[in-house]
Amino acid sequence: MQDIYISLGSNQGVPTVNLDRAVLALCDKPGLTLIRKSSQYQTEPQEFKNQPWFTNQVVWMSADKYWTPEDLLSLLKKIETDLGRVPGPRYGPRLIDLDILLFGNLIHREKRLILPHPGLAKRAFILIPLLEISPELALPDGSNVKELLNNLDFTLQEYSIFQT
Ligand code: PH2
Ligand code: MG
Ligand code: MG
Repeated sequence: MQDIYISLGSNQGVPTVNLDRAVLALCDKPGLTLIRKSSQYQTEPQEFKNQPWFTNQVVWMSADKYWTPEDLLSLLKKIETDLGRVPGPRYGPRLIDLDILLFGNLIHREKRLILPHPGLAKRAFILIPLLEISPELALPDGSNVKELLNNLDFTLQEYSIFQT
């Protein structure tokens, strides 16, 4: 068994419904078990500012031994397509975005997939939901979520995350 963390994001269509559908599709897969899912947060767009706010969420799942990061990545791409995602600009609006944040303690540097997710340490929309579901989580380099959040400038108001 390996602990995996997946980030979900959407700012097109009905984002809350898109995230719920993606979680259901993940739970439906043999060898993947949901451990916890975070609340859904309304989050200020990062990188490309001029687009609607996102709804973001993080799920913690347990994957049976036979799951590899590449299998999981292919599954996420398939769920994105099944839910209706069409290609668009990098950092631009999307119906659903599913990213692997962590795959056990694996450090992985390939063109198609980098683990831990390169945005993890700088994005409050990832770290806040992660802290909600897994406050004791240590990253492969030994850092922890609270420590990373302390280095960021953001505001949390109920379930809205402001980060410029
Ligand atoms: N995803 C992006 C770019 N910017 N901003 C927020 N708030 N949430 C996202 O999920 C997001 C983003 C590209 O993956
Ligand atoms: Mg992304
Ligand atoms: Mg993605």
